[in-house]
Amino acid sequence: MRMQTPVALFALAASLSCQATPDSYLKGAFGPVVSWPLIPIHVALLPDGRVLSYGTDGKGNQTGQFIYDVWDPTKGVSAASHLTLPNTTGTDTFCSGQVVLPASGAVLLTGGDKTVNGTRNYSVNDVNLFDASRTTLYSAGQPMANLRWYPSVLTTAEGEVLVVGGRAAPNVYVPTPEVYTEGVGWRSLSTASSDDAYGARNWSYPRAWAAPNGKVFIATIWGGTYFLSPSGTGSLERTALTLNAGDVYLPSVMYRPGKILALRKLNQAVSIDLNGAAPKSTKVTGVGQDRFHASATVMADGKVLVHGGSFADNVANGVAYTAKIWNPDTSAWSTAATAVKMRLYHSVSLLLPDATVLTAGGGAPGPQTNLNAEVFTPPYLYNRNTSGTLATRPVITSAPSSATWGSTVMVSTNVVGVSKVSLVKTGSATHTVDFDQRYVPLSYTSTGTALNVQMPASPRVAPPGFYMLFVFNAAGVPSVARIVKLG
Ligand SMILES: [Cu+2]
Repeated sequence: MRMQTPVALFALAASLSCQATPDSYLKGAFGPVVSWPLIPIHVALLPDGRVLSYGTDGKGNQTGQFIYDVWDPTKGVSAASHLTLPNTTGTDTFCSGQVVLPASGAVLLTGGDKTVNGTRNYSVNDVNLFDASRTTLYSAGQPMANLRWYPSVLTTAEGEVLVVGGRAAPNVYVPTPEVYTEGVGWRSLSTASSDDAYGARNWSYPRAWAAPNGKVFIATIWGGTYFLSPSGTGSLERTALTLNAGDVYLPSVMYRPGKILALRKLNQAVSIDLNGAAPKSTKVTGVGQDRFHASATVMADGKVLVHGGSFADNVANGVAYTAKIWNPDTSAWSTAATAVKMRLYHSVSLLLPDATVLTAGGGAPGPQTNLNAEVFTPPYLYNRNTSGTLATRPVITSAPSSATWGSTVMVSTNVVGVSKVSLVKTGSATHTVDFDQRYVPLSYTSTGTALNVQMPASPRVAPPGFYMLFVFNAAGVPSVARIVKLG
């Protein structure tokens, strides 16, 4: 695995801070609008710290059939930081699902788009893999049983990948989930079919999370919630919790183990808690307005960045250019920096290993064709004063590249007085969803600059796969992450 150089990432953060203002230590700052070789409708953080993106051609037309891009954030944001490659698989990956596989670290791409008699937005059952070590996209061979367009994909506690939802053709939806096991292939969850949970009534990128009870929790747009047990051929149960109405284009995010912030319609929001015997929800203050197509991204410190969106589905009316940050400890929102571009349909947001957040894309179709990105530098990277200058970051000088649940690992830093250690799952974002994204605080003891860090107790809290490990100094400034494989 190629390792990032912390020095280079540090230089990147410095180069992106040029838009800083005296209140950047409170609001963060967006970097300049930088061009992207395509509209990054789909992004995945690779185990080597690079970012895979795809979704359109170089002009921003909807199709994933021709090119994809690999961005190396350690090289900055110029054209030289991008490697744009031909897609030779024959699959149009537009509006597929994508997630980093927990064992191999390859990206699994499920389904995509098909043009039938000149009409787009039919579906395929193709399965493709992107191998970061070879920087190659190739066919996985065995297809899924079902054609899928707009499916969700996520890693279960067992280390398998669940695919739910999607459309087989216009007005034909897929009620049966499938499970992918690396080295084995696919099986259908034939005894867990449901139109209500992830079929006709909730087919568009269903919101689903591996839960602390070992099952997969599903929060539907119409309000019903479910637990899916993916073992064998699957079983599904509805829970007693019913939420108010949501939308396929309002985001939700697991901000703590078993806890989900869900934005619902009419500027409502709830925190869902899956840690008890039955799921329950607590009303929390809304983000301020409906933000359709916004992204919710849990940052290195466990606060949630909500960015983008507008009053109505992909309409430039009530466009929210100003980001908001939700603090789980106070349940309060604060106003963050203001971006230049509207981020609506087909926009994305992704936490990067240097603790900044990539915000990008939008269009195909949209009011703007956003072949561009703006990198958000969160408040935690600034000195806690009005200078608008970046703080000195702690450095992880050694950390294991892999770990197991319940283990204690040695992490060395260059500072004393570490104030926080966190794990954040490498994200895979598209269409207002970030598959697998979750934040797990870690307990630790320190002796000088050395830390003994306690890994999560169970794969039910932190499913197998790749995580960013951040260490914060006494001032609350995070290091550049080391990527750790849990498994
Ligand atoms: Cu789409």
